[in-house]
Amino acid sequence: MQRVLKLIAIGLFVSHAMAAEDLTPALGGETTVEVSSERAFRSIAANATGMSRARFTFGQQLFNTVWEAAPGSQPTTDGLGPVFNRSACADCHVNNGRGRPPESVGAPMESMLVRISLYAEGPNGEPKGVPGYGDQLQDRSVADIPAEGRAILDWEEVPGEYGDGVSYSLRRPIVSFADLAFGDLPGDVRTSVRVANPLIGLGLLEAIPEESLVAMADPEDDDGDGISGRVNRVWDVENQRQSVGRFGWKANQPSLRQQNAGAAIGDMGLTTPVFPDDNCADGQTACAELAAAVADSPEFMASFFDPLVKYTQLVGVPRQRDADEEPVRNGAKLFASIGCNGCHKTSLKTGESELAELANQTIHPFTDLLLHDLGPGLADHRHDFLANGREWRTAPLWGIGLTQTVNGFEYYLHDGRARSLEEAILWHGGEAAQAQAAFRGLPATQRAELIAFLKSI
Ligand code: HEC
Ligand code: HEC
Ligand SMILES: [Ca+2]
Ligand SMILES: [Ca+2]
Ligand SMILES: [Ca+2]
Repeated sequence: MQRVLKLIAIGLFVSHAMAAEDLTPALGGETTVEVSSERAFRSIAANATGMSRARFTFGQQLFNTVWEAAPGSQPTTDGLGPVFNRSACADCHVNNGRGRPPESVGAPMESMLVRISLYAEGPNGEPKGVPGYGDQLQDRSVADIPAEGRAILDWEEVPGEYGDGVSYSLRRPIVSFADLAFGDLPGDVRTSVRVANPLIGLGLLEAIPEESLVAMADPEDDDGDGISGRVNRVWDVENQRQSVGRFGWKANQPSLRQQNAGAAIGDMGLTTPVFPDDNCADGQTACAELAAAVADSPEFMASFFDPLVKYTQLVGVPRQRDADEEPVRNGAKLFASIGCNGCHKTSLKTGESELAELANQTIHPFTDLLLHDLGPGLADHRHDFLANGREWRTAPLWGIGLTQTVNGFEYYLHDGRARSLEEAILWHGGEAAQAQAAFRGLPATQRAELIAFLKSI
């Protein structure tokens, strides 16, 4: 019976999951921007109206604002900390691009962070924070408040070989902690190291109807293709209910509003209308006393926070480049034929949106926003709502070919371990094991064509 219902659901929503032939260079539909310079991830949706443009511009300023400890020279942009990771959104999301691991072992993390938790759930299914530390390690602090400690990333090389005998080496991260201000972390602590995501087309991903995501999910792998895919269900704080997760490497945030508020409080120590209390874990008395003394509710006031959210919704998606060149066209076919699009869905449609620019667009995000088991190699062993320790949200691949241009480096995957697109693919396992094996088995010319395609999107 369930199977029958599922088939009906697939029939109804088949238009949301179209085939690779439907790929057009306008990856973001009518929002697509014609910019392929280092500014490619900072441009407003091409179809944005005048009202949206004003909000975008103000929101972008706030995204770049360096916040000060309270009391600061500008009362509207103070309240940083007491503990925090960085003082501006743009510190981690440089040019709206991705973050990266430190250049040398032991150097501070500049554009990434570490989530921590116990192997237990809180009342709403969220990961349960660590006593004394909460659910994220803040490695910076204001005044004489102690920072929580710092994480150190080291690497271990893991050799491998393509089917044609060409060898490669992958690097696996090894995390350790130093200068812990509130005692050792418990022995069974769960840690997850994450770089900042690139921030393009997010309003479009938010506007994909929930039914489309549910229709793409195949939790029991009923169609037997080895790929399941599950919707994460997370806690929507303002509406006090479960909701579909879409944002973050494990799809643990339901909306850009909550994602941005979570970033403000967790990464910068800024209260918002969504999270009105400062972030001082139980037992951090100096933090709590300072927070109470400079209380300002909220630090990121609603008339500033709303445009910030609009900004993250309205960033356009760069147009695909070189779509007609033969290696790119061949690579696009390989992307489908070896099964990459089993998760990195080529074409989806948005539904309604409070921003008319984002509604009813045909987009090419190369994601299904679903959770997939990518095997033990990438596992962080830390659950996040329904996501287990081996599951990750399919990373959207639009814009990925501009990483070097926008960021000035190439590091991929949730912790930035992959030093090239090839390495990112070679780390795939679990539900993606077949696709990974197919890639490994391709002759060098075809591997290069697949990469040429990725560089074009
Ligand atoms: C300390 C570095 C850091 C700072 C500062 C930071 N972020 Fe992030 N951002 C991250 C990381 C890491 C993730 C991925 C989080 C995860 O998966 O748990 C992320 C994820 C996001 C996402 C989700 C993107 C996606 O593809 O799902 C958005 C949106 C975002 N950040 C916006 C912001 C905004 C707005 C600010 C400022 C208020 C901000 N960030 C500040 C590191 C940072
Ligand atoms: C079973 C689902 C699945 C399949 C099949 C799959 N991927 Fe992925 N892909 C993911 C997930 C999930 C991630 C995020 C993993 C992480 O960050 O740890 C990802 C990440 C990536 C990344 C890095 C993205 C980033 O932002 O860092 C690239 C590149 C990529 N995949 C390309 C491919 C290619 C090419 C193929 C086909 C050979 C493929 N994938 C097949 C699920 C899949
Ligand atoms: Ca604060
Ligand atoms: Ca903390
Ligand atoms: Ca399946």
